[in-house]
Formats: sequence, structure tokens, C-alpha cells
Amino acid sequence: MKPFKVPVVPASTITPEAIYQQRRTVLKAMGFTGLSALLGQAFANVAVAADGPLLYRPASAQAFTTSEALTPFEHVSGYNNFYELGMDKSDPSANAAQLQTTPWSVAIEGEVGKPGVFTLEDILKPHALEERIYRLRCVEAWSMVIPWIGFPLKDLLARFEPTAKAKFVAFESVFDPSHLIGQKNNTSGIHWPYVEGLRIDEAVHPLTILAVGLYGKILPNQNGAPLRLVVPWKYGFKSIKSIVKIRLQETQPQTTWNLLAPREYGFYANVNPAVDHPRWSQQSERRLPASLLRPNRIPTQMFNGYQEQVASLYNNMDLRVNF
Ligand SMILES: Nc1nc2c(c(=O)[nH]1)N[C@H]1C(S)=C(S)[C@@H](COP(=O)(O)O)O[C@H]1N2
Ligand SMILES: [Mo]
Repeated sequence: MKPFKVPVVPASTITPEAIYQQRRTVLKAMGFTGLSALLGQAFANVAVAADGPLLYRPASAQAFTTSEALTPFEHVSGYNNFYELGMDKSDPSANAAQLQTTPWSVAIEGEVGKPGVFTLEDILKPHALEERIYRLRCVEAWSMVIPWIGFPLKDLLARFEPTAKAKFVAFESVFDPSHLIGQKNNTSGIHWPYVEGLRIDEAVHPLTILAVGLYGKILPNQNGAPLRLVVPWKYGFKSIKSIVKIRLQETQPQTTWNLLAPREYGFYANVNPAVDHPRWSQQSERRLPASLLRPNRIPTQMFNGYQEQVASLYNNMDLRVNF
């Protein structure tokens, strides 16, 4: 990450989330569940429709949602880190058209019984979509609350039959330097493609999802269309965007920010207010939308507030060493 800057984010204006909230209430009242078959159908549209609504069910458990105020759509889709599309927060939305999402395929490799290269449609078809309202805490000390639409990574991995040697999952983002400005003129110093990884128990945790949408619609390109990881108890950089490869393996994968600055960004990257970044405190965060006049600074929670769900994954680990 670049050195911490105080961004100036305009105050919230009238946004689609009011409409979204209304629609959600209606869907919930209708008991919008048990639609797996229909959802499979709906996927015919996912790959082709640019902006269509998605069919999904509400979060299936209390831990998968929050009553905190949602970050307005304009901020979720206009204030982004996606270095393939540029380094400033406004670059990814401005350059979103550079990301070519059709056709899209995902390679599943390594320690699996059924490896292969699959079209996006084949990847998505069996999965019912669910809303997950998660906090997203960037290592740069800002945060949002985002209503994702997705499905558990666990369910996808199971289809490809991981072997006993599958101890880690490695992910790779799109590589398209002829279109993506950040890869064409590499000013970030990132060694492309962007790569990330999880331990297998983290990957199959019920909170870990692959997202295909947010605010009830297909993911905007700048948020990592057509398929991105969301791991809500870890710093945002773990939630790799625009995934083209998933590899199960025995060894711990290399990860982009750790390669770039190993003393600043670890493999685990669990949100932890007690372990500061070498260049800034992690004790609090700016909940967006925020501004200079209304900084909206709130305390950062251990594991981003998901302690009850995930602390046991790290029982015997020193989180200062494994940061
Ligand atoms: N491929 C890729 N994935 C990425 C990034 C990136 O630059 N490239 N940035 C990460 C960071 S630092 C954050 S905070 C989140 C931001 O996700 P959002 O823009 O959807 O809020 O994406 C993460 N995933
Ligand atoms: Mo981030």
C-alpha cells in the first residue's frame, strides 16, 4: 500500500441503497429461500447480463450479517483498491471498462481429484446465492459495510475433491497487460498477476465466500468482477479480485503484498488492533463514508468483529509473529 493518505470522500448523497433496502425487505418478507433450482437457472444470466438483478436468499445465519449501516453503493463502487486498474482510489471505477470479463474461465489445479479449466457458468451453476453483509477492513485503516452476494468457497472446493495433501489454497487474478493500465505501465512495483492464499481451514470456513455481486446486482468490475474472494476477518488485500486460477497445494503460497513488503504485510493478515502496521496504528479505522469534517473513526475489532467465529483457527499461534 502507498503511505497512508487522508482521503477526501464526499458526504453521502441520494443513493441506490435506499431502493435496495426497500427491495430487500420485500424479498425477506416473501421468505425468499429454498430457491436453489431457480438460482441455478438464474446463472445463465450471470455471465452475460451486464447489470441484471441477482436472485439470492438472505443471510442464513446471524454471523453472516450485521445491523451496522451499509456503506452507500457509490462509495463501495467508487473508492477502491484494484491496482490492475490504477493506484488511486478513483482509478478502478474510472478504468473499469479495461477489465474484459467475457468470456471468463477459472482454472482449478493442484491437489484435487478433478482439475480442469472451467467456464464461469460451469463454476457458478450449482451454487445458490446468499447475501452476506460483512465489514471490510482495509489494512490502510478505512472500512466499509458491504452487502455481498455469493456462496461459500467451501462448496466450490468440495466439487473438485481436494486430496489429503491440500493444505493451502492459492489464488491468482487476471493478467491482461494489453488492457489493464496498472499492468501495462507498472508503477506499483507489483509482480503481476496479483496472488493470494489461505490455509485450507481458513478457506473452508463458513464466513469465507466467493462473491459475484453486491447490493443485489452483479459485481461492478472495479470490485473484482466476475468472481472475487471475500474473507471478512482479514485485511482487505486478502480478498483477491477477478480470480482466474485456484490451486490447492501442500505448501504455503506466496502473496502479493507479502512479496512486496514482507515486514509490513504478512501471510495471515488477520485484522488485529493490537498489532500495528510499522507505519501506522491499527487500533481504529475510518468507517466510510467519512470526511475531514466527519472522520467517523471507530475502534477496530479483533478479527474485524468475527472473533467468536474464527479465533479457534489460531489457537496455538502467536499473532504478533504470524501477522
Ligand atoms: N487483484 C486484486 N485484488 C485486490 C486488490 C488489488 O489491487 N488487486 N486490492 C485489495 C485491497 S487492498 C482491498 S482493500 C480490497 C478492496 O475491495 P473493494 O474495492 O471491493 O472494496 O480488494 C483487494 N483485492
Ligand atoms: Mo486494502
